[in-house]
Amino acid sequence: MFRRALNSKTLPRRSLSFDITTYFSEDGPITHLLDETPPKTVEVSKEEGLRAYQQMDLIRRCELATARLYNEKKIRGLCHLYSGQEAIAVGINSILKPDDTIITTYRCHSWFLLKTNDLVSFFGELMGYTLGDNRGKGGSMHLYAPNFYGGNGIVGANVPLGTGLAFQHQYQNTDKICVTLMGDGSYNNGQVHEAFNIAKLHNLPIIYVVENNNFAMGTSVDRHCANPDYYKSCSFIPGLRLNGMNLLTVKSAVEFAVKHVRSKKGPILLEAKTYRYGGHSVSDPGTSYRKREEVTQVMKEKDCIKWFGDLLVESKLATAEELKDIKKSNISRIKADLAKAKAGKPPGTEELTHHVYTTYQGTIRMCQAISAEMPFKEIKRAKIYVCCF
Ligand SMILES: Cc1ncc(C[n+]2csc(CCOP(=O)(O)OP(=O)(O)O)c2C)c(N)n1
Ligand SMILES: [Mg+2]
Repeated sequence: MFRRALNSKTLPRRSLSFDITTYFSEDGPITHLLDETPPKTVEVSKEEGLRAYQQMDLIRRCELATARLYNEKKIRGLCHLYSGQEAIAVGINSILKPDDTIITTYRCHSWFLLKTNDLVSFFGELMGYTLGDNRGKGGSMHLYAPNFYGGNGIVGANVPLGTGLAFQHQYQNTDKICVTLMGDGSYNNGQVHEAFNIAKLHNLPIIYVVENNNFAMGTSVDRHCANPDYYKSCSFIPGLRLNGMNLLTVKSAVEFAVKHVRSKKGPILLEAKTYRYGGHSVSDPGTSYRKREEVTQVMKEKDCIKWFGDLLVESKLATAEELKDIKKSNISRIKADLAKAKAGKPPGTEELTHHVYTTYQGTIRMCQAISAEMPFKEIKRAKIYVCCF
């Protein structure tokens, strides 16, 4: 089939409608407290298909480059890769409006790349250089962009924050919605359920997405979760389970969820079944709690990029050459932008006074020496104080 598409003399198609009934699960979409189900077909134009493929491929390659930088000790500290889960972020992003808000966990590289498309700032931040997103003071877990609220290191803590964003959207009478992502391990955190309660009480415009990648660090779902059917485990929030390795089911489910939320029906919970290829973070080989063969099997049989690339070619929406060109262009972009980022510099001590606001005027323990050299500076109404570790 693949070869036939390559040799085809027919003109490439501009748009196609795909039947996705079997992609959700063998029985179709699995829903909870919902009368309707997501669309059974997804329309993909050639342009959209190529863009999604380019974005997923770019994210994967940036993560591979990040792993190499970590091994070269150019990146220090915690660093969590998204490889394997790309279809979720790319699928959600393709449906949302630019004004809608997103908040996620520390596994946040994909969102920064999607929202900014700025590789220099991305690699710069990871290496702790001033040309980074936060002038090198945030690092891998703390990336932000307009309408993207991070990058949050505390498991579960981004869920009340996302709920607050949704509250703001409703309070200000906008039609914006918030997508709040969490891992399977975050779900049973107490504050998550407090947030669900508030969200339902106020019917807030929020889509909660559980990225169920089967593991919370080294603990598998069946060992850490008493009810791993996340999509139906909240008794008052409607839910839907989908195949998170499949871009088309993500698109269909998110389109459905967005319609639900924008029509003021309140929160909805999506459980995206997915898989992470690497360890929990770069320093975890990820092979002590699962078999290496399990990882290779998922990569071989379910990889979201390979699957979608094959679909584009087999359906003649794109040619193999077009996909090859996309990969080549992503590779050369990463090479060029990484070189620029590597030429960056870490922040100097003068940066210690930037972005730290307080009205406190006493001394701070362990800060006396520096605070004598760098006293308060008045900036607008806030005062900036020296803080050190
Ligand atoms: C409140 C809190 N407890 C523990 C940790 C340590 N920790 C970091 S990630 C993690 C597992 C989370 O797993 P999951 O929610 O499934 O997300 P994934 O890493 O799979 O994306 C834990 C326990 C933390 N950062 N915050
Ligand atoms: Mg997990």
